[in-house]
Amino acid sequence: METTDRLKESYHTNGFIFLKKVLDINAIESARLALRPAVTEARRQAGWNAQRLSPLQKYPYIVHPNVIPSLYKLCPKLQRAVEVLFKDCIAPCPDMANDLHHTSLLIEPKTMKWSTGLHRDYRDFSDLDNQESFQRWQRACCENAMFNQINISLYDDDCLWIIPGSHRRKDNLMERVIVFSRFLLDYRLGMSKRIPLLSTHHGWFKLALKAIGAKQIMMCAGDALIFRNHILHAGIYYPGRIRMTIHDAVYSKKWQDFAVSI
Ligand SMILES: O=C(O)CCC(=O)C(=O)O
Repeated sequence: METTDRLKESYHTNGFIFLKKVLDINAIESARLALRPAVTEARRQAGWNAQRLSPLQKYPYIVHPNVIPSLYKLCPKLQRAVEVLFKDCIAPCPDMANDLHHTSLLIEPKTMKWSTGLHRDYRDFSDLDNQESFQRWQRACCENAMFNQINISLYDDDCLWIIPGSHRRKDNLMERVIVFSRFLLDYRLGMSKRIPLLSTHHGWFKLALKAIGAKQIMMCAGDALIFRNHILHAGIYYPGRIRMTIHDAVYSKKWQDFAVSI
């Protein structure tokens, strides 16, 4: 089978592909340096436990507008993968260095453990409170042109867990229970006053994720991951372990229209 077919099949089957070393050490170091003032500013604005800058473009005086485009220009391997995966379903095929879209930066909370909990994007973090918008989300999940995200790690990063293949099916009972436990434990805030031990203790959550077949994504600095964000996934964050991971979207008009309509 052609390598490109294999890449596509793997993305379709698992819901993610892992790309080793899309950035070399020089590119990594200059990106860290360029983004550091924005991280300082985010912590000044949101406190020590800020864990994402979203969008990074919100910091225009700090992040030079060329930082992100320049970074992508140094990632031909990533751009090739984007072309292979999306040229048939997104027209024109996304050019990550030139297309304007919102980019986030994921960083480590300074003093507190934190987690997103297990979730599917939009379904669990947006108000899909009526049947119509929920059904619209369900239909959108079948579109290859939508819900495609990229993580590029500038430091080693093992925060993300994914349940392979879950983008192609509904939750099973155990997954449902774990998704709902976020609300029970105030997990997203990581600071439940009611059950502090459970809500900030990552051990039980990791065990539960392993038990239902989630995989911890082990990225080294310079690696990239392309993934469907309606897949079941969770971010587990530890203070004190430096994290700077670009969190970006593969732009499509269909996705943009969906995002503004919900
Ligand atoms: O921390 C990560 O890598 C994943 C973040 C995440 O789960 C999300 O933005 O929905």
